[in-house]
Amino acid sequence: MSNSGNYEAVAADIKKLLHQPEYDDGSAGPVLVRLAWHSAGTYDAETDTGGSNGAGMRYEAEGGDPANAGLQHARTFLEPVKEKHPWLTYADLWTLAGIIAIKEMDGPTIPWKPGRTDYVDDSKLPPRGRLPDGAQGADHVRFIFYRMGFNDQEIVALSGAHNLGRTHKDRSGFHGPWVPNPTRFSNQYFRLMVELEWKPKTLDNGVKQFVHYDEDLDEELMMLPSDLALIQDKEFAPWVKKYAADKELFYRDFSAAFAKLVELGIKRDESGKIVNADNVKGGYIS
Ligand code: HIF
Repeated sequence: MSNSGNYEAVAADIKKLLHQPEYDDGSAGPVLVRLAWHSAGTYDAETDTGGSNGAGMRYEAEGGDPANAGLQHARTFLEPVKEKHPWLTYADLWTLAGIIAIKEMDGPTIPWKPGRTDYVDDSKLPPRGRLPDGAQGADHVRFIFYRMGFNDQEIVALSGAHNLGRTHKDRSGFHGPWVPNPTRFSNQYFRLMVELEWKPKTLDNGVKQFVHYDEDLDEELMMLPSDLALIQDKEFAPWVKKYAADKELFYRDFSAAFAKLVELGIKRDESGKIVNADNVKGGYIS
């Protein structure tokens, strides 16, 4: 196939589709970051199952999980890239798109390697229920991320991705963005968490979140209960404060943690080739 393996060309095409004037805050970037994360965040270290290999969200059992509501938009944005580069796997496309989006939105460079394969059926999908619930607190956040093999510092570093995008009533039930400019990556999420006063609010759908009314924006910013758990927990809180004060440290640690996230469950030989293709038993497209 012509152009096979040309990830630079793929990256250039991903960059071109980020600008989406009709969608959300004018960018596909945030929802692409969430797609990359949810494709990887099913990983369970103990059973070595789940993770970004396989691109299981193409199947109803995973794609239709209420925790993945809204991610069909991200997959639809990327479909023309897959059509133009048919040799590319969805698993590589989804993870690469998240990483390119972060960089294009002023975030750090995140190391990324190709080679993921796509399941050809739904026999090896991770069970539902492995993704986190924003209504819960620190214990739950630890339970989910320790399962993947992250520590407290990495959990807080990753959490800075909530600087991007917004919550939607018709997806998760929550409402609003975390920061005033949700298409520009920065450490503002941590700064606002530390500096502002967050008031509990119950939305008309019964969902509870925390809000701060931003006068300039004439809009409410929001935090999930699971976000504010970071500043309330005595092990997490020092990292929140460090990242609020030091953007470079945050970028460095975020880059490392996100790179680790999209590699979960993937074992490579010295040349970078993925060696545990049995992880995608049930068949895979090479
Ligand atoms: Fe999110 N996250 N996330 N998240 N997330 C939402 C949206 C985004 C959690 C809950 C939610 C991470 C961790 C957690 C992004 C990126 C990352 C939404 C709103 C919820 C409820 C969905 C909607 O209604 O559209 C919880 C409980 C997490 C564990 C603490 C990661 C670290 C922060 C791993 C991560 O990278 C992004 C980006 C969005 C915005 C999507 C959008 O459509 O704008």
